[in-house]
Amino acid sequence: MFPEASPYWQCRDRWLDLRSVAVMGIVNVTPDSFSDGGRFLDPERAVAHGLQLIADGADILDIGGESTRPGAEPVPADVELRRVLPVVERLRQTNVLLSIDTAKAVVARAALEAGAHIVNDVTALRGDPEMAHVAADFGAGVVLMHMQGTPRTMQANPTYRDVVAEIGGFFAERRQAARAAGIADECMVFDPGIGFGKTLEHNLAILRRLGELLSLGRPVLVGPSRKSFIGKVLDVPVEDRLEGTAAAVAIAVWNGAAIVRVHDVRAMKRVAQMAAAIRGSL
Ligand code: HH2
Repeated sequence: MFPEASPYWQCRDRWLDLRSVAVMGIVNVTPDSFSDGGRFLDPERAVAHGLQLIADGADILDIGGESTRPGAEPVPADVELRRVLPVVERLRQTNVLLSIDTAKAVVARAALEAGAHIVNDVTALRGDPEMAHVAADFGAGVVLMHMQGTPRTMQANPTYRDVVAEIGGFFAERRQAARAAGIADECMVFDPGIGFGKTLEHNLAILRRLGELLSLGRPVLVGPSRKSFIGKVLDVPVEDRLEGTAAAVAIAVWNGAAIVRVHDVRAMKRVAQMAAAIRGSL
């Protein structure tokens, strides 16, 4: 089988036990996210959605105020802050781990000050020179995600010699950069970035060969939820990708994923737990 990744993730004063599998529920406080844009732009609705995801079994909530879908326009920091901060402040009153999905250091800092535990940065600390220092200052958990290009351009013509090997090399390089900024290995998890500068074949290869990405000894997070590679295989629109997401989640967990980032927490928690049980790590 694949090498064992360390089963704990340090996120400030909390340690997430990843001996089984954890579910990260998505809270998009945006008008334009690819699958639920506009549904939770109102903070009250976003909070209610977050509470529902906790009731459904989420271990982590990932709160985002800027869409990263292909072609998305960047959002100014003040707009992003206005969207996410009230949601972080309110959900902080629960016991769930909170992640801030942002590439901006000012947004990450404000969310951490409001009590968030994790920085989920789709640029893997490359987008904002201050980001690594903010994460290090707080001892926050950090998701280091692979992306080829930027959301505006990434789906134009993604090219790799060997997509999984190149992602593995990228992880090793980003780990060095994070260490140099003072981020502990225990705070890091890696994410191959399904759909971020990848063709259908690349996304399928990542899921098929995910185990190869465990060799750094840190947990791997995967976010296949409702993404277009599922639409391409099954020829279904975004609102009809539950089963395709379930297949991707099951295979990701079977191949060693420690955390799955999903919209449909109730269903995917069951899928992930069942796959983890078969894997032998319930
Ligand atoms: N995918 C999306 C956003 N953030 N973060 C990580 N670590 N991994 C992912 O795969 C990932 C992510 C895109 O999904 P979603 O948040 O639903 O859409 P949008 O970016 O349009 O808001």
